[in-house]
Amino acid sequence: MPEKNQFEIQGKIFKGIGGFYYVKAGNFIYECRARGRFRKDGITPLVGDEVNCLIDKTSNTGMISNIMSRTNSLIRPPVANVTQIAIVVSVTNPKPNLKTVDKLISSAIYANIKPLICINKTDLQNGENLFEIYSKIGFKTLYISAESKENIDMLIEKLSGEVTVFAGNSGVGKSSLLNCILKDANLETGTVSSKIERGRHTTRHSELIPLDNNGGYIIDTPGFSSFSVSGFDEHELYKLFPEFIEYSDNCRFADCSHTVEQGCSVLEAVETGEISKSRHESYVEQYKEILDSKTF
Ligand SMILES: Nc1nc2c(ncn2[C@@H]2O[C@H](COP(=O)(O)OP(=O)(O)OP(=O)(O)O)[C@@H](O)[C@H]2O)c(=O)[nH]1
Ligand SMILES: [Zn+2]
Repeated sequence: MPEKNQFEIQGKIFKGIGGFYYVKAGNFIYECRARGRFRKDGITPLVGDEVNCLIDKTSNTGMISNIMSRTNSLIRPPVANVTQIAIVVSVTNPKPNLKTVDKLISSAIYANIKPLICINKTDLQNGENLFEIYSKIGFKTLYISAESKENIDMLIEKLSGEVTVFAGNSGVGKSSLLNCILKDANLETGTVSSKIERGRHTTRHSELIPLDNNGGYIIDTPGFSSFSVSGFDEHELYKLFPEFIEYSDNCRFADCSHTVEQGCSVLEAVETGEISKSRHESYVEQYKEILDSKTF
């Protein structure tokens, strides 16, 4: 309960530095500390957390009094309540690594995060084959170029109302895209204190950068890990490949692994081209990885 000289707010932590948390509530930003109880209970507030704070009327600083339950929390970058992952893949230079893309998609679906497939460097080559594979499944898929700025406006549109983390292999253009967005988006002045930094060796905290008044944020540190295959049930893996689900009921064997069996409807759909070959190869690889993680 707020005391006489306090008022209560509800907001989102968008930045944390040395024990201070910066909480955005509407158009206001409050510098807060975490209540001592959290430390005793072993709870650390995370960037992305929805919190209640008690704010001192005179200093406008406060104390985080409650952290609402999280829909998810990533390990790298350490951010909570992510709603979207922009999976960046370049048409060339480096050449597309679909195993990585598909692993990121599985991880996203597992963590209940929407994938947004960003086919970058379309100034160098068209990415029609990639577009076909991912749009066919029903994933939001965009052709973009950080160089020519193709569809950057469309990308920004897709970020509205979402908390988005960028991920993808080294060199695909994640930092370049983040910089493009920061230049193009109608950023609220005063809230952005840092530009995206290049270089893997600089240690810094992740920060949510507010994009609009719609609750849209981008996470300034690319990365994504929340999912470890060990402990995951291989029989459930097909559920992370949404386009496999409708076929999986029709396999001859109830315990079909959809990797090699006779009478497997998923494999038949790969044969007819209804399921992309590369997606099935990724499935088999992830399946083996789960099995390998069990034998030690
Ligand atoms: N031609 C072209 N080059 C691009 C594009 N986007 C990025 N690049 C170049 O690709 C290289 C890698 O871009 P980065 O933005 O550093 O890639 P990254 O994904 O952040 O890479 P890591 O930091 O290693 O993870 C740089 O030389 C960029 O200038 C693009 O759309 N077209
Ligand atoms: Zn099957």
